[in-house]
Amino acid sequence: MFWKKKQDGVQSVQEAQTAGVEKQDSAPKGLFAKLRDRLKATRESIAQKALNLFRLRGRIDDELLEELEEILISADVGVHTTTELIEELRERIRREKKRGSEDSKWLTDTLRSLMREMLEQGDRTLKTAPEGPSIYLIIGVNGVGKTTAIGKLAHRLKGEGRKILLTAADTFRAAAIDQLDIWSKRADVPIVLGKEGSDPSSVVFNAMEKAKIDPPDVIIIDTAGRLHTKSNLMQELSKMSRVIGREFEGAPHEILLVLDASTGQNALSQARQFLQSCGVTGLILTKLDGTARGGVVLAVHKELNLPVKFIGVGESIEDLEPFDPDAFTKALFQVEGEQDEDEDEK
Ligand SMILES: Nc1nc2c(ncn2[C@@H]2O[C@H](COP(=O)(O)OP(=O)(O)OP(=O)(O)O)[C@@H](O)[C@H]2O)c(=O)[nH]1
Ligand SMILES: [Mg+2]
Repeated sequence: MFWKKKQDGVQSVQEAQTAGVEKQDSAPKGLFAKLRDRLKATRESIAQKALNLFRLRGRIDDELLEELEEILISADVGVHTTTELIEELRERIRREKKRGSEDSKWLTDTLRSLMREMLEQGDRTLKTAPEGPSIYLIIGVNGVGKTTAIGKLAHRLKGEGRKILLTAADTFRAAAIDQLDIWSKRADVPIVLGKEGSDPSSVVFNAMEKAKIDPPDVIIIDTAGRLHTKSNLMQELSKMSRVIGREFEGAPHEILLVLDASTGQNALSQARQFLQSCGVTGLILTKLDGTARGGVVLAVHKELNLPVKFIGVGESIEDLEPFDPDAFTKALFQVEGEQDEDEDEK
């Protein structure tokens, strides 16, 4: 068998739910099943191809490792990250004397656990303010899924009993303001709206004033999509950040960069540019459903040295999940036809 789930698998998935924001009550029993469904294209580009490779070669040898390396690179795992994974794999093969072995299950189990260990580094929890509101600024280029992620995040945090305030500081287009307004109604949380064309920092300031009168637990601020090359727009972000910090010491507590996973290595280079000019504290990777390029999660995590805090796996309000390396890598490696032993319980 290519990869078989351990008896205690589901429990460990649930335990790992503490990863995102704090322990989720909804610690979805079906998280693994949902990820397995949504990550299908990426699984096919990694695990299914690897399985085909084993069927072809039949044993662990140098050629197999070289081809495995190519599979990972073409699934957007990134050259640097892939090299590190393959090197580590070689080391384990040496240590456990697996050269020439036909044990494909050992190899994929080892690769999966190397990936999981890599993804487990870093703090995936959302930072919270010691007192007063926790303030999260959401940034990224156009169309990556910032506003949608904010709507979903508001819904999730509200479900945990947090009092939320949204801030529509994308004043670039009236439609952008309306879009967040619609999400605020869907998630049933209040919002501070700006006027089209107004200074985003003034909208942020209004939100801070409102928060002083009626303090929420969490403020999430939407910003206009921007390219790192537009220095005036990057300065606008710094200004928003300064206004927030002046009103609430130590804020913003998170500057979350949203990346569209379906853009693969472009997402990685975008992120590098943002990192140079903004104090990004974590990542949200969206649109992992329907892309074969989900390997980019490993590339951004490893090469930017930033934790992936949430992943977007669909367009509905429930489709943002705290990033869970265990569930994620399991979902990537359970290939077609393999029955999950706990499936019937879900
Ligand atoms: N399939 C899928 N679609 C998503 C996901 N997240 C966002 N989208 C879609 O991506 C499109 C853009 O999302 P927005 O939230 O408007 O992106 P944005 O970054 O706010 O865009 P700008 O404000 O224009 O910069 C919308 O059609 C969303 O429904 C996801 O996780 N999966
Ligand atoms: Mg938007």
